[in-house]
Amino acid sequence: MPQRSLIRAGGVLLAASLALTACGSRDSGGGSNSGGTTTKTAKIGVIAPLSGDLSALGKGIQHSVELAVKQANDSNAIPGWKLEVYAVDDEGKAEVGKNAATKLAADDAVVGVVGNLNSSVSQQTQPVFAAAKITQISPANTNPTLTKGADAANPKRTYATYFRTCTTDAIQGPFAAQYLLANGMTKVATIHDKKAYGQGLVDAFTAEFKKGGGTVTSAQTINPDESNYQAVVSAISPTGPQAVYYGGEYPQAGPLSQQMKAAGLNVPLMGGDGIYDPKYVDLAGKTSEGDLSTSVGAPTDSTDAGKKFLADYDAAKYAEPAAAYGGYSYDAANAIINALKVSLKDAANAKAARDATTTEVGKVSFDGVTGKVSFDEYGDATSKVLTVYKVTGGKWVAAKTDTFK
Ligand code: ABU
Repeated sequence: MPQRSLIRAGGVLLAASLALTACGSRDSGGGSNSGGTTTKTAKIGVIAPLSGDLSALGKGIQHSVELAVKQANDSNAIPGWKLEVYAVDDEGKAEVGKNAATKLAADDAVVGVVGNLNSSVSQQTQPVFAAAKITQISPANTNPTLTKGADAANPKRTYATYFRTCTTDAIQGPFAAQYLLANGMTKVATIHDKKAYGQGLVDAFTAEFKKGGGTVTSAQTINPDESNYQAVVSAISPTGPQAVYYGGEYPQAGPLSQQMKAAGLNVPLMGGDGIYDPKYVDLAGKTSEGDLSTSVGAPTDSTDAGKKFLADYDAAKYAEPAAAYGGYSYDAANAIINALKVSLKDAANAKAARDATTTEVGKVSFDGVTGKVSFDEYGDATSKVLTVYKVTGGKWVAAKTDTFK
């Protein structure tokens, strides 16, 4: 259902739909006349898992974009224009995501999109948005190939319309490897879910771990559609590794940790940002104490800008928390809004501003919730800050924040 809220415009309270669903109507982005002034509409799309296992993360992305758009409308950030959010559900699935992206691209009022969450889904949506000349900014995709292509030795920008506010697994994997080695863990078993994110993360981790003198005692995969990992757990010697490094997300990582410990493999499971969510601890249970994750950026509540964002988010009373990517989504939406201040200024309609929006997003540089927001020549975030978290007292607690060197 559309979320409705009251916004103040020209001294009159208007009921406005801030978030449209996948069944949202098409809109030319043309003008509407209210009280003698013409206000045109431009839409910022959200494409994320809004249902299913990963919806806790997807809803945080959606609401954080809604907050940025509400604040822009309230402050009349783009005179003559009203912004709307058009949110579509990709279910965390590549094919569903492709269809959802096609739906957004067919709406002439859409000028920019925040999403997707999953790297494997963005592999399908990137070409759809590129063909429609719509800027896409992911707050969460960490697979390096999305910006630099498959050949790491010869990086080549894939799509001019694609950007991300989070850092990548080319940094996140090595950051985790360095943390384990620095803490005396030189023998690790790896497991991944065979998806773009999970496999890429484990590959990047493994290369750095071996370079630093570590030994990978076993390298296995799971099927993410299954929930019983006994065969994989039994193949790991209980006296072998000092940790298990997992590439994938919390719906599988939580049960994997629980099953590891139940089978007597009492070593920490460590993963990337895909497991950094309270639901991981819920699924893994009490024996997850000491498990580790990395996530992109500094903890949101560790900076003044982050604290303000979280306070504003709480005040807006969204049904779900901002979660791991809220700050990155809010910054992604504001990168688009900053670009729109230029691209929409003299535009006849929203669609006509798509190209210029991409150009302007490439030039943004502002202090966001997650630090300085700007993009390099590949569309990657210039910030390379990461944090290690440890399950302590039943929740994720920051153990180390650093800039990767
Ligand atoms: N970055 C973790 C989860 C999203 C992804 O597939 O990249």
